[in-house]
Amino acid sequence: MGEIVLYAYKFRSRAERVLWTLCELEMHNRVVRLDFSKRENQASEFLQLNPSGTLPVLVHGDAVLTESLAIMEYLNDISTSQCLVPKDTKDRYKFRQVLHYGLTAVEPYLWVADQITRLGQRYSWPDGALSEALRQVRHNIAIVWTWVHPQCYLAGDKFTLADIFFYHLITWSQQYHFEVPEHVERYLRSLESRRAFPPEMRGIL
Ligand SMILES: N[C@@H](CCC(=O)N[C@@H](CS)C(=O)NCC(=O)O)C(=O)O
Repeated sequence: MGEIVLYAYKFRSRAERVLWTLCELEMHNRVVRLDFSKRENQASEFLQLNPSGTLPVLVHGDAVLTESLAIMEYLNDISTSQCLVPKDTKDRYKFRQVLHYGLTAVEPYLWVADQITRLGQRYSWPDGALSEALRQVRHNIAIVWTWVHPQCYLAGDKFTLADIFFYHLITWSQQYHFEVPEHVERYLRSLESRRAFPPEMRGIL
């Protein structure tokens, strides 16, 4: 199949979505962790892999893949052991719907909040941008709470890539101390108790 190499940061990032997918699919891989503070993502060797200088990047044989969700779907497509995308058409629609929602209605506002708070002044933002971004996250993620039911997954009754993606988004949003309903807390803990949940994800924040 060819070696699979995942480029990730030393801290928690979208690369953990891919790492967890690899674990679920039981795909042997090697992780290369770059140091953002040393600008290793801007080194010319890395920019040759991904000119945008962002992670994750996955190298599989002669294929170089970027965009965390697309990489997860690629891994699912090449997996011979399991399928983490619903087979039923309606469930597959729900799967795509939640992914699109997360990508457009939640992740961009978390990104803005991070840029303003943690990632240091790369852009200038108008006054009030942080509180507006957090208001959007709080409002939009509340819709997701209604999709999480006890003993059920986000896109039907089977664990899928959508659960990995939303685990990452929800726990990312928790940095901003939003209240998470009890049934969602239970859902998160049940995901963490999966055998394939990567132990590395617990320590990296
Ligand atoms: N849409 C991309 C976003 C990639 C991205 O922005 N990754 C962040 C880490 S989570 C990064 O590398 N940031 C460094 C930078 O923007 O220079 C994906 O899902 O893979």
